[in-house]
Amino acid sequence: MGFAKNFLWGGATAANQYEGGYNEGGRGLSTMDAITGGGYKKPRLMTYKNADGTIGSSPIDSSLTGTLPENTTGYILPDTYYPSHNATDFYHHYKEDIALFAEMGFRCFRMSVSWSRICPKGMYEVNEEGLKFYEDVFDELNKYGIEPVVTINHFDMPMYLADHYNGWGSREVIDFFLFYAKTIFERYKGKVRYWMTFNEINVLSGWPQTGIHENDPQHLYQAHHHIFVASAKTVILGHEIDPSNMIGMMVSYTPGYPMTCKPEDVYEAICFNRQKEFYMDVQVRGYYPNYKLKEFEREGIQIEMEEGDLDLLKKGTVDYIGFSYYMSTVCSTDPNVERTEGNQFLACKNPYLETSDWGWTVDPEGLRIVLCQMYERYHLPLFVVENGLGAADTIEADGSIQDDYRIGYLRNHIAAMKKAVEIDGVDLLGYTPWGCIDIVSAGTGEMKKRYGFIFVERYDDGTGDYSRRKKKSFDWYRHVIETNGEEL
Ligand code: BGP
Repeated sequence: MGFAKNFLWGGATAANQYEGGYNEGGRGLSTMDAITGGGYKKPRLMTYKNADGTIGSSPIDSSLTGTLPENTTGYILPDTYYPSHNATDFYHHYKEDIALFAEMGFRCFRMSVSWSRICPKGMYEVNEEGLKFYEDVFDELNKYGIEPVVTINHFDMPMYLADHYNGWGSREVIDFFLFYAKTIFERYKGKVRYWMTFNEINVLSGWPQTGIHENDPQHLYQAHHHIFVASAKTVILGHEIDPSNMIGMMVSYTPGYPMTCKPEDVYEAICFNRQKEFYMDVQVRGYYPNYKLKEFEREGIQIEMEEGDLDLLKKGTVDYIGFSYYMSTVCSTDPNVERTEGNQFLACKNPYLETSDWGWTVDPEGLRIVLCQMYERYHLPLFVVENGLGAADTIEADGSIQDDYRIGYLRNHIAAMKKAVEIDGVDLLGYTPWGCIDIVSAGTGEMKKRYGFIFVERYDDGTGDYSRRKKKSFDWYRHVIETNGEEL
């Protein structure tokens, strides 16, 4: 009963929000480096240079959606705070951080590799110092018996490719990506076995995530087609290089419940959930589903494909589904239903559930529902690679951080996950709560919205010495892992 003995307990991060060292060790710039700080409901900006040399900026929202004008290149303004530049400085603190993860008993650690640290322009030139950095990190993890779980691309795009190729808008970028993937598969063979190709593939939108300057469905779906082909080729290649590699996809899963039992609301929920299922259908089943092809037909969207693409999608299906789960939402045909914030979109408010301070609906039982639905639909091992509560923490006079709210959130979600395993028979590989150490928020660029078991002295005004301290949840999670999820 309970979780498997080798259940992968751990934590999750991403380079653009955690690593820092943006101009060190030969790293090239990435699109995320040109996005300023912000705050909850405060504007963040993408900064750029026009062809005539003048400087401009355009707003970006919490789904990282915004449009960069054509013929512009990403540009970093002097004396401006860009949270990704130092983030919470894993680059210089990795040994200390990994020792803390080991103290909590982590069996795995999810992180991403920064493409522009390996290939500074995203192309065929390799930065040995970058390769060595991650090698040292993986060796350090393996020293403690912590299995690295690596996202090959988490929301960042080498700036050069965005500037010169319009990112995933160009088919050539598939080959550049494959070169990068081959480089890391070969170098880290035997050190890394769990991979994911693209983080939250279903929410990849404008410039920072895809490098494209446009944001309409035609351009986005074309870019997504290139990403699908790149992912399929990566899976095939990764298996060739090391057949023991487990290569997964990663989807952001916010389930939509029908607001009422009115059939129209039920159908509305089906359509909403297809926005995620589409990506799983392609990457797990290996083909474009009919409902999407019909949508393309209706909307006049034409995807340019090369001969052999559909065959590649069939051959390059993934070994497991990694997903993020933070919240659920409700679907209704009634435009007057109250809205609330959400993970990368504005959601309808569920009258039965509470929301976090950032407006995200808290729904532990939803995690069980998602696990059941996904497993029954795809029959593939699942991996909860993100889950957690973004909250503002306070340091008490005695230096402690009493984050009982975080413990409560995680406890309820783990309990729901346990039911899915024990009662529903879901095949679950592991659980990596998001931002196991404080990192920059993806949606708001803030430090104030924290997820970690470990507090990092870094603040939104750019101050802080990056020192680390354990929160109350640190010991709680250590005990959860120690008892393999039996004592929550
Ligand atoms: C997911 C992303 C992560 C992460 C998380 C929390 O969408 O994969 O990168 O940041 O959401 O979101 P936020 O940081 O906006 O609270």
